[in-house]
Formats: sequence, C-alpha cells, structure tokens
Amino acid sequence: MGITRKTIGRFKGKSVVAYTLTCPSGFSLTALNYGCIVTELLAADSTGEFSNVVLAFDRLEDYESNPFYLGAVIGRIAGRTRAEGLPLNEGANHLHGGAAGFHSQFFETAMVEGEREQEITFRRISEAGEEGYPGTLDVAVTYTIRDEGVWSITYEAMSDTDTPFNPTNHSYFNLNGYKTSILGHRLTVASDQVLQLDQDSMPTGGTLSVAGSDFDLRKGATLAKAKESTDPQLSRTGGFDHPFILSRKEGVAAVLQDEICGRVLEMTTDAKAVVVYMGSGLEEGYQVNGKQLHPYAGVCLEAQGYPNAYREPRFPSIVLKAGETFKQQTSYTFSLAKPTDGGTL
Ligand code: FUC
Repeated sequence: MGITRKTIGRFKGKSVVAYTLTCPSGFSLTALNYGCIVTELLAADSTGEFSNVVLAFDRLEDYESNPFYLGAVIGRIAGRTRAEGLPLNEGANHLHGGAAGFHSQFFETAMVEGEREQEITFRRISEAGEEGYPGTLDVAVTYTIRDEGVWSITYEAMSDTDTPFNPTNHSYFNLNGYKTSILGHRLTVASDQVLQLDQDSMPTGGTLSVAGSDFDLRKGATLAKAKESTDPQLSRTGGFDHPFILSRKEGVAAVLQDEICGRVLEMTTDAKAVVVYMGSGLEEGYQVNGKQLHPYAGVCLEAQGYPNAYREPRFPSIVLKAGETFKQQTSYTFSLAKPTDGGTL
C-alpha cells in the first residue's frame, strides 16, 4: 500500500525513477519520471489473479527511443498534424509532439499517499520553441488510482502565449496481460461519427457516419472484425487507427472486454474524441510482458481533441489561450464481467 520509488537506470545522463502506487485491493500502477510512461498496471481477473494489463518493454533501454510510444504521455499535440513549420518525424507529418515530444522528456514529481487512493503528479516546463511550438507551457499530468480499480489521468497546463495543446496517453491495453493478442477483445464506443483519413492517415476534414459500417461500435464488436474488414478506410490501416468523435459529454465513452479472463475496462473522458489504435504497426524484435512483441499485442484508447485540429478550421480548436488554464480528465475503470454483460452503450 502507498507509493514506492526505485531508480532503475539512466537516460540522457539523468536517473530514470519508477514510482509504484498500490491500493489495498492490490490494484497498482507503476510509472516513470521519463515520459510519464506507465510500465505496469496490475488488475485482478475473475480468479483473483493480477496481471499487467498494459504492454511494457522487458528491456528498460527500449523506452529511451520508444518507437511505439508505449505507455507514454503525448504532447504537445497528439496524433498527426500537417507540419507547416513543425518538425517532421513521420514522412511529411508532425506526429505525437515531434521526436522530442513529452514521451521522451523528464518530469518532476510530487506525490500524495492515501488509504484507498494514491496520486502522483508529473510536471515540467516545455520551453518556448520546443519542437517548434510557441509559448512557454507549464504542464502537469496527474495519475490517481483508487482501490475500486480506477486509474484517472488529469492534464493541466498554462502557457504565456497562445499555443496548441492536445495531450493524450498512449498505453496499449491487453486485458489478459498479453496471453493472447487483442483481436478477441470486444470494443464498444459511444460514437456516431469517425474522422475520415487520407492515405497518410491525416484527417481529410470530413467525417463518416458509422451507421452500416464496421466503424459502428455502438453495440460492440470484436477487434478481429475491424482487422478483417474490407472497408477501404480499415483495410489500409489493418484495423482501427482512427479518431472516433464521442457523442456524449457524460457517461461511459468506451468499453473494452475480454471474455476469456473476464476483465472489463470502461473509459470516461471529457475529451471530444478517442483514437482507437489496434497496434497493427507493432513490430517483432522487441520483448514485452515476457514475450515477443507482435502486431495487435495491445490496443490504445487515446482520449484527445481531434487530430490535425491545429490546421483544420472545421475542427474544434485545440489552441490554449495565453494565461488560461487547460484541464482535461480521462478515467479507465477496471471491473469483472457478469456473464450476461452485452457491452451496449
Ligand atoms: C498511434 C497511431 C499511429 C502510430 C502510433 C504509434 O496513435 O495513430 O498510427 O503508429 O500511434
């Protein structure tokens, strides 16, 4: 119970510290002061066995470059942005805050230990000009875990100049601890529309109704269905790698279930969209959770504003005005399925 800290290595001449937050039930989260990377999230299955339900590299050094952004906080802007002056790190695009985005930066830490709740806040100053962004941004990311199986992420930020800000968390969930791929997981999303993507996965500015398509997750579907889909939007990306516009401001935005182990993950958020990424681009040659990494080893549920909103006037703005406070919260709640749960939103 409580919070422990352990220095586990050095990146860029600085100590990498792992903080482990543990609740009385055994629900536990471990995160690094580098990229706010979540390396372990222990949740119980229906037999009471705890497994790490996020993908984690076995070798610490793989986190220094972290090609798949495993477990990291993404900033200043999540997803793909038409570069137009921002540094390129994926073809002609600026992706996930650039090569030296938040995922590869050190943060200061502060902790609050409680009986049934543990909290850690990661904070850093992103200097004006960092990765091409205007304004000095003071950013804080707080992870709170609660005994009943809730992990909440709260983002807070303030800038001295107008600047785009659209953070997310890039944890890859696998509810059975990577005993199998995520293709058998069932996903439900409260979304009537997705953003249409072009050949480079950049939003075109258009939206597509989910009705009658394999994007319709309002009653849930297995992720295998999206991988096998002949919808041109899905076959190009090998399944979901798309922003779903969230239809409701309140309530559960998404539910992920694995019937084999019985774990259920519910996501709530005040963000406007969730990018569902099924890990089609995950590559062999890395060890995660004690075995070889494969495509579809994990699925990301990245709550955020619309990708490319910085360049697309039709999308809700992601510009944080000078002196204003940004606040966004996303929670992931773990529970166990009752046999009759249908996963309908
Ligand atoms: C996701 C995706 C990308 C990418 C990456 C690692 O958020 O949208 O396509 O490959 O992260």
